[in-house]
Amino acid sequence: MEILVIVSVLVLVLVVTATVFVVRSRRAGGRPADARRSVPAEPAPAKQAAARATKRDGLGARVREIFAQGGESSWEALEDLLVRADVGPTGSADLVTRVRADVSGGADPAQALRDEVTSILSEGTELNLEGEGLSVVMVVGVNGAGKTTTIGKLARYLTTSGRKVTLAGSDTFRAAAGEQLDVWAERSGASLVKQDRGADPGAVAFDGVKSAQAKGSDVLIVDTAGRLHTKIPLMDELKKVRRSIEKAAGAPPTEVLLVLDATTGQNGISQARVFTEAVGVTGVALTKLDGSAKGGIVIAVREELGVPVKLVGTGEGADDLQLFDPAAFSARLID
Ligand SMILES: Nc1nc2c(ncn2[C@@H]2O[C@H](COP(=O)(O)OP(=O)(O)OP(=O)(O)O)[C@@H](O)[C@H]2O)c(=O)[nH]1
Ligand SMILES: [Mg+2]
Repeated sequence: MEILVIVSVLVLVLVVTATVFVVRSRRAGGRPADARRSVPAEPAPAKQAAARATKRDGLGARVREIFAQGGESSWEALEDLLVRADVGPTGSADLVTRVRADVSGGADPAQALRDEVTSILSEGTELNLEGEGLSVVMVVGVNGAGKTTTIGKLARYLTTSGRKVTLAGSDTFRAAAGEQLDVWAERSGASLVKQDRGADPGAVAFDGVKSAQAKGSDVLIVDTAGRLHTKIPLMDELKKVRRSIEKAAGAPPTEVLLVLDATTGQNGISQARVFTEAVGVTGVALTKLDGSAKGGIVIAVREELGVPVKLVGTGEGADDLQLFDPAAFSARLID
C-alpha cells in the first residue's frame, strides 16, 4: 500500500515537470520573449550606416556611407557625426547648413565638407610677427598641453629663418620648467631670461622684454605656468604677466597663443573660453596631431570664439612644428 502511494506521488511529480517543460519550450520556440515587448522603431537607414561605420573608418568614409543610403535622415546623421568628432553643436549645425547648400548644387558631400572646413579655418592663420621692433608672443595653456615644447620648436623655426629670439621663463611654478626651457634655448640658439623657482612671473616677463629690447631681438616668447585653468589664481597670474609685458613693451603682446592638446576633446572649448576671457587669445597652437586625434575641436573654437589656428605640433622633436595649413588639416580630418 505504502509503495503504491510513493509510486503515485513520483508519477505525479514526473507528469507536472514534463508539462512545465513542454509549455516553456513551446513558448520559447513559438515567440521570442522580446517579441512580447513593443517593437522598437527601425532606425533610419542613414543613422544605421553611421552606427555601422566604426570609429576607425575616417570621417570621409563615414560621410560617404551615410549619403549612400540617401534620404532626409542623412543630414541629421551628418550632424551627429560632426558633434561626435568634437566639432561642437554650433559648428556642426553651421557646417551641415553649408554642406547642404553645396550638395543641392551638385557637390559630393565628403568633398563639400572638406571644402567648408577649409574655408571656416582659413581666415587669420598667419603668425603676426613681422612688425617693426620687438614682437612679443605670450604662450598659455593647461599643464601638459605642450607649451614649453611648442616654444622650443617655434624658437628654432624663427632662428632658422634668421630671426633673433629671446625666451622668458615665466613658469616659475613648476620644478624644472627653467631647465626645460634652457635646453630648448640652447638647441635653437635663442637667449634665455629666467629667475629662480617661485619668482614673480610678471617680473620675469618684464625683464624678458627689457633684455630682448637691449639685445635687439626680433621676437620674445614668454612661457607661462599651466596649472588647471579652473583655478582662479592662475588666470589672475596670467593677467599680471600680460600687464607686465604691456608695461615693459608699451604695447600688448603681439600674439597670445593658446596651446591646445588635440586629444583633449570637448574640454578644449572651455579651456579656450577661459583663457580667451582672461588674456585675449589671438591664436591656437594645436599639439599632438601626430597621434590618432584629428583635432575637430578647433572648428568649435573658431566658430564659437573666433580664434584661428596658427601652428600645429606633430611630435616631440625640434622640427615637429608646422604653420597651419587649413586644406591639409581638413583633408586629414575628413579622410
Ligand atoms: N607627440 C607629441 N608630444 C608632444 C607634442 N608637444 C608636446 N608634446 C609632449 O607633451 C608633454 C608635455 O609638454 P610640455 O611642453 O612640457 O607641456 P607644458 O604645456 O609646457 O606643460 P607644463 O609646463 O607642465 O604646464 C611632453 O612630453 C612633450 O614632449 C606634440 O606635438 N606631439
Ligand atoms: Mg611648460
